[in-house]
Amino acid sequence: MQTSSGPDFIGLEEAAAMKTGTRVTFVPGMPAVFSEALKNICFVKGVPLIRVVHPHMGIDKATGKDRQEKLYELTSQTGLPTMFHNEERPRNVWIEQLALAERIGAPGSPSLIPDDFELRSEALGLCAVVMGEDGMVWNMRILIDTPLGRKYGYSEEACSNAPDKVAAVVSLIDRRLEAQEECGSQYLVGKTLTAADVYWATVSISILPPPPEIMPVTQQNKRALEYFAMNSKIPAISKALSPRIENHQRYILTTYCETPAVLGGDPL
Ligand SMILES: N[C@@H](CCC(=O)N[C@@H](CS)C(=O)NCC(=O)O)C(=O)O
Repeated sequence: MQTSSGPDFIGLEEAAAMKTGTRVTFVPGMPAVFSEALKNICFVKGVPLIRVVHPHMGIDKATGKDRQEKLYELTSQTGLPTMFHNEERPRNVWIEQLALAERIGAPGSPSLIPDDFELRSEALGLCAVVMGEDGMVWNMRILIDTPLGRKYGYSEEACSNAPDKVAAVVSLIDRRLEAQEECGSQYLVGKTLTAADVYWATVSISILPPPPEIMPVTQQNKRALEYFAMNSKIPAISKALSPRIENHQRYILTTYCETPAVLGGDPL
């Protein structure tokens, strides 16, 4: 699977200095789930992205400086991704990034935040248990002891509770899809695509990796994809994953998102 012929990435300082365009940080070659999800949200909304290299955690050996010092200076945080649009303040949190994408989306693109407040509360509620603190991604990150996991409160106790919490979110999504099917909808909320479908389908790759036709393997993501595959076999998670979850993920990714995913980096 060829992924080397693009896309181009620019540096953080160049991105921050630009006065027009939508610039989002990525780790080239990696489907880091928050960046990947924002990329898919922007793809659905017809918002063209300028890709920016997100600086890695840690100290630069040559300079002795924190590699994320500039990022922190610009955004007062270091999480991936940050999003710049025109000369507006940077957005660092998914719900603000989503609201921005919804606002700047192309005319005629799907509305991802329902106008109806009841449906909106359902869609954003689902997004919050998937993307928010102590949600699915949060708990997926503390399944193992890594520097990133430690940033999010890894401890032996938190780690031992994490599989059940991930599984509880998977089951909630599964029950929701089942009820929606009975109403004749293939979406998580209402009768149309919402942000909940795009966020869930994208970040669920971390517990249910899709085939390379959807998510190409790169030198940079090979280990991450192996780790995602291991997550899918953790007993509590494996028990909660259903064909319905898999079908929904594949349907949303192949119908609404750019597949195969365009990641940059180097092909295997
Ligand atoms: N702030 C983001 C979360 C993004 C996030 O947690 N990114 C992780 C990688 S999955 C990260 O870069 N963490 C490092 C840090 O926050 O310094 C949001 O809530 O939307």
